[in-house]
Amino acid sequence: MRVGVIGATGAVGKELVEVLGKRRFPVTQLKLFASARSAGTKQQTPWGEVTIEEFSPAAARGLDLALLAVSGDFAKAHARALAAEGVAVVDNSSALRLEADVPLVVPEVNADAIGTHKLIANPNCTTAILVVALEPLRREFGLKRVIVSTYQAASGAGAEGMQELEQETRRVLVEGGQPGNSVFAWPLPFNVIPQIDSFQPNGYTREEMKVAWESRKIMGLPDLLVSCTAVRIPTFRVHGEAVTIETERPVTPEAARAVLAKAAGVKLVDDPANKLYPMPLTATGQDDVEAGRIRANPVFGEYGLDFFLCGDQLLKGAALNAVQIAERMRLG
Ligand code: 2RA
Repeated sequence: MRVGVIGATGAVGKELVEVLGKRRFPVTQLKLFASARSAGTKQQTPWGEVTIEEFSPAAARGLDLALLAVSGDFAKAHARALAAEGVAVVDNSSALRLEADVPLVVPEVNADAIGTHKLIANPNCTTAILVVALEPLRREFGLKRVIVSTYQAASGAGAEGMQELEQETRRVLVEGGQPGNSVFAWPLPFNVIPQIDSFQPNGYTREEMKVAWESRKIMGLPDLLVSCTAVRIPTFRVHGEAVTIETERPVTPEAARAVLAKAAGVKLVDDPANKLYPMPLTATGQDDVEAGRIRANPVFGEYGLDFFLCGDQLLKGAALNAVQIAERMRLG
């Protein structure tokens, strides 16, 4: 397969190349595209050194698969045209996720939606991590309401976000200065920021609304009630999510544990007596979303459950999910 990664120098782009290698994706030719600034530089890949090219539709012609880790504007300009030429496209941006003719896919939940589509949208990281755990619970107990509070890593804002966290933490600890910010709304070191993306007229941020909009589409539950509070915290690459659900049928922590222990894409880490629960420390670099702290929710009684998730934002939240989609698409 001739595979192109567009946005190859970014945090998700680099991870896409690694994931393709780790999963032994049948790559016969790998093309890496980035902005003009990076064109001509070389990147090490599992298939040897590759020279970065500036993207142009002509340069992408002949690809079997294009993995897009670039802006929504880029996706709007090029994704449909590439797909029309026969290139299978997986787009990481939010631009096309809610378009009726573009499936939004987390393979553990709705792989069937891929069909023969040539253009598939990859969900927001917070959504992907959430629905991997929600779907098996929905199948067993039904789902009425979801309330989620997130603890999102700097990687959600890309390589620049991770660099800003590192530099500004050094500024405080090494230089004894005040932390600054340009990527995040406020300095991130030693802080938590209850704003990710812009505020919407309803008082929620766009990140929070994406969790609601996208979860409904992926799970095929257009009326699912979802409320999210999304918070940036000073970690590098795992998003944590404190989740409360109201189910349609009675649920117990034991039954939920049994369901999640068998769920694809989920690793049950739930032994609080031995200090075992999901954490960025343990979920970093892992394909599976860790689920734990499972307990009955007293507000919703026998229909309520609380739990905590940690998923690697760059893997299940981005690159891994994109490659899992590509593995199920009809290529060539
Ligand atoms: C974030 N989910 O964490 C968003 C973008 N990937 O910033």
